[in-house]
This record gives sequence, C-alpha cells and structure tokens, in this order.
Amino acid sequence: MRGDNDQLASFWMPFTANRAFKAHPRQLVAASGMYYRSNDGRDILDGTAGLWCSNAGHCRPEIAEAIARTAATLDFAPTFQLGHPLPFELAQRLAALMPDGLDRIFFTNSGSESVDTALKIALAIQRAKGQGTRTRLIGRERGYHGTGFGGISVGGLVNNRRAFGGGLPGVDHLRHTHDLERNAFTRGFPQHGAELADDLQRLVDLHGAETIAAVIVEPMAGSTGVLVPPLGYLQRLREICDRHDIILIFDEVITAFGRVGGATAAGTWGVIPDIITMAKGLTNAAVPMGAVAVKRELHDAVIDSVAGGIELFHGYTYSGHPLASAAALATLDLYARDGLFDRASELGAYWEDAAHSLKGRRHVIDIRTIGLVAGIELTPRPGAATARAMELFHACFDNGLLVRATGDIIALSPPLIVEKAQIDAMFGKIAELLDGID
Ligand code: PXG
Repeated sequence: MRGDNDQLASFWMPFTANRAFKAHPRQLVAASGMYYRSNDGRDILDGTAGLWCSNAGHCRPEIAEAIARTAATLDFAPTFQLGHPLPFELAQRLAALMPDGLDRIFFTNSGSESVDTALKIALAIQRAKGQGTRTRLIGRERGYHGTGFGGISVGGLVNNRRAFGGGLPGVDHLRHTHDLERNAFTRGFPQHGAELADDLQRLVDLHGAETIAAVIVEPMAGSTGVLVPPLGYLQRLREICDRHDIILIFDEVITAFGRVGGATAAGTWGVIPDIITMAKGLTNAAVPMGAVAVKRELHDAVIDSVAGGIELFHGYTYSGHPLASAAALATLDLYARDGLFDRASELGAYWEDAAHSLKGRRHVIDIRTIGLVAGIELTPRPGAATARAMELFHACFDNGLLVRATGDIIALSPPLIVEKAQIDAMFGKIAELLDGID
C-alpha cells in the first residue's frame, strides 16, 4: 500500500475532474426537502433534484420507512425462476401510469441498464417477429443514453465514446435538433425543426428499413443541455417508424415521473413509443432502480416465439430488488398523494417567466424551458469552452445553490415540491452571480 492514500484518493469519481475535485472538494452530508447540507454546514438549495432524480424532494420519511421495513423483512430474494410480491405489485402500478398499451415492465438498476435492456428487447422483438435482419440501432447526435456499450453506441456525445473503441456495429445517428439561430429563447416547444425527423427517412433510404430494428431518442434531451423537441418532431418520428415497422424507444430516464408534467413525456405530449426506459425518479433516487415498459403485443411476440423455457435471456441479480421495489411503491404513493405530476403545469408559467427574466444578462445566448426544466446557454469563453459554465456552477454552489453545468449550458430541474419563493431565489442568485463571471 502506498502511504499517500488520503481519504479522497481511493474513490475514482464518475464523470468528474478528479484532480480538480480533490484539490477543492465540495461535499454534501445531509439532505431534506429542497435542501442539501454541505460538509461546511451550509444549506444548499437543490436546483437539480440531485441529478434529475429526487423529484419528491429529499429524505421523505415515507420512503425511508418503506426501505427500512423491507430491509428488516426481506433483504433480498431472487427474481430468476422465483419471485417475491413487491416487483409484481410495482409493475402493475407502473403499468397503470404508462401510456395505454405499455403495460409489460422489466426491472433494472439504473438508466444505463434500462437503455441496454430496451435495445436488447427491441432486437429480440424483431427476431421473434421473423425480422432477424433488423439489427441496426439508430440514436441521435447529442443523445445521452447512459454509459453501457449499447448506450454509448447510440448516444451522440463524442467524449463518452472516444476512449472506448468502436461500439456496437451498424449503429447510425439522426441529426440533433438544436438550432439557436431559429429557436433561441423559446418557451416550450420550439417552432422550427419538425422536418429534422425526416432524417430517419434518409437513414431508411440509406440502409434499408429491413436492417433497422429500433430508434432511440430522449423526448427532451437533458444531459446534453436541455434540448426541447421542435413542435411536431416526435409525431413525425412516430409516423416514420410506423411506416417502416421500426421500434420507437423513448428514453425517459429524466422526463418520466413529473419532470414535464404527467407520469411520462410520451403520455403528456401524446406521442406513444413502443418502449419507454425509466430510472431516477422511479424511487426518488433513494435506492437505485430502473424500469423498461414495453407494449404488450411486442412483449407477447417474444414470449410466444418460444415453445417453452426461458423466453428472454436477460436480467440482473437485482431486477426487482425488494428495497428498490419498496422505495418505488412508496415514491409512487407520494407522487399521487401530493399531486406532484401536476406541479409542472401548476408552476410552469411562473417557472418560465423566472427563467426568461435572465434574458439580456451577461453571457446569456439562450434560455429554453419546458415543464420544470430550464437550460441557460452561455457564450463559451474564447479558447476555454465549458469554463464559464463550470465557474458559474462553483459560484452557485459556494453561494448556496446547486445547478448542473454541461458544456456551456446551465441546467435546472428542481424537485417538484419547489415553491415560488425558491424559484425566485434560484434565478435571482444566477442573475447576480452571472455579473461576476468573466
Ligand atoms: N438515459 C438518460 C436520458 C439519462 O439522462 C441515463 C440514461 C443513464 O442513467 P444512469 O442511471 O445509468 O446514470 C441518463 C442519466 C446530468 C446528468 O447532469 C444526467 C444523467 C446522469 C448524470 C448526470 O445531466 N442522466
């Protein structure tokens, strides 16, 4: 063992500038409701629901109690060729929240696992339907679908791919929909860009529909800086998929559970995919869990394609884990009891006005809002892209506000329990701090 192993050295932190962090560590030690507590004893207003995940606010006693109770009763039980009641109950509850028809649920432990599961299920469906030549997967530029090999292959962020080889074969990507020239300072859906969905038709013409299994997109791209779909874009994508029998997957890891209102963006926006991936808000992030909802007839095609035995050779030791299932059930109860899926529509106009009040501030070149999400895009500092947003992120944290910086974009997505005074505090603080950033 080397002797220089101080307490910060061993943890290789994910998606972090480890050296910079360890030189200036900022840590959270407790949380409650809308606030984190930092290790130097300050309250930090949570503008991001953790990482887009603690939608009901932090440390809700109902969830903590459900986890504790289950940990003492049934800490673990296999779901391979055996079962326990909680994931069955949860799957039924979750199915009832999904758009009509997507009522078959596979459990995972994260968004990345949900994505890789959805891609595999799509391939299995095509094969079961006698369309085994359909092996190609289509993602989109600037898409984020987690960090599994499937997810980074269909994802469209070069930094997440370049160190890791060639990825899955046969993958292609749609163009992204970000268009500052035509759509800057949009409230809700941008007016321009529905025609970008026709890029899927281009890929069909290029590769042949008979080679394409599925298309995966985030209905609203979160991690890449809040890219709201142009008006009519998702509908057009759905139409092209229907025309060519391509499975449409919505990655709703961020958008499900109230972020844009309703249980899913699909249901709220009225465009129904064939498969929906979820994670994050499913358990309020109190225990890791993900899920994949699949249209019943597509699920049945796989189940019915084999005469007997295991139908899908896929799953995780912790699929439907008791603690995660208990946390999810308690979370869904809270969402329903407190009407949290209505918060985005109740507060949307207020949120939008508060966010757009930053228009005209130093460095701000775009503000985009939908549901309880805001993206604030800054001009990159010449020769130092991303530095400005990162500096603002640090300044916010040091002044009691948690935001996310991605590229030169600040993203906000507070717990759905946020109140108007807290919304004012968030954007007020950002306005004030922007003035001090070069
Ligand atoms: N799909 C989408 C759409 C996501 O946003 C994942 C998959 C992967 O989920 P897991 O649970 O494997 O991390 C995500 C994750 C950010 C940020 O700041 C976003 C995510 C994760 C961490 C940070 O935007 N999204």
